[in-house]
Amino acid sequence: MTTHTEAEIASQPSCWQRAVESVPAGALPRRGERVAVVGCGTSWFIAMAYAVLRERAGHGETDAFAASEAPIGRHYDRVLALSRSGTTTEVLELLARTTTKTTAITADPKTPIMSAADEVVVLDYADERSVVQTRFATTQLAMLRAGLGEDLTQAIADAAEAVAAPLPDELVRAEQFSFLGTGWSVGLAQEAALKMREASRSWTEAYPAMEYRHGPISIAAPGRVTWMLGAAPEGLRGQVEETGGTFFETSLDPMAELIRAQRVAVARAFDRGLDPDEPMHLTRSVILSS
Ligand code: F1P
Repeated sequence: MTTHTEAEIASQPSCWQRAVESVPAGALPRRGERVAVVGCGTSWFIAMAYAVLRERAGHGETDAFAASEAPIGRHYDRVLALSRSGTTTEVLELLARTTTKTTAITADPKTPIMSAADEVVVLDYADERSVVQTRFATTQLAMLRAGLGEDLTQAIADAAEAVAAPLPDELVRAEQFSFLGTGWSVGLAQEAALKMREASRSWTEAYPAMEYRHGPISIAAPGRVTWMLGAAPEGLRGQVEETGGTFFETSLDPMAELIRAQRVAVARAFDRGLDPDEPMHLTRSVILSS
């Protein structure tokens, strides 16, 4: 029997297709605005990826913050809050406190975030039964990328490949993973590492690729994987291979490579007798009592 998590992971190519075909006309940050993007957990990492992409596309200065750490007094033209559940306490508290114009992206139109933000984008078709986020996070980023004018045709083709490709045994059986990214894929590397922890309780770390040589490479060893999302800096593969560790890199769009990491997380969960639909110590969203 297929778990909800597996079904949702597999649906990403079609969800991304729908997202690029239905980018909302208003609501999203306008060109030229100075924007703070906030979220918790997965949503924070998606915020990190979007912030780099938006600024790189010339749409304006964009910062990403964990909702709990956003500098409330700083000047921004818009706060963009990402929350699949629409119920995460830190996100709702930030929206209540800020006097800046706000937009929220959520999966659930029956939640408090609908009235907490000035404008809301609902991606209900990408909502998930699974506690750990997979397709909502990437579908949201697909929509945001398309909103920046990016053509996602190749990314969607890469996603179809990532959904179907056999998983290398050395990934499923590895002792430890360090995910690396550059630019916008730094956030996705963080998300891949989080996914592996959430779904399979694996030992994972994540760094900007150029930072890896500044200490974290000490962890590399036989049976451990350094997994690059996007193109690797020159020489890094050789340095990791000298340690006896595995350097894993493909030419897929980093958002599609994240799908492979999600699938490895599920495979490792099964391997360890865990149910990916019932991750330990996690709930769909964190709702703190006051
Ligand atoms: C954010 C989040 C998830 C995480 C966990 C708790 O939720 O941190 O990323 O997997 O289940 O909640 P949301 O604000 O995007 O709904």
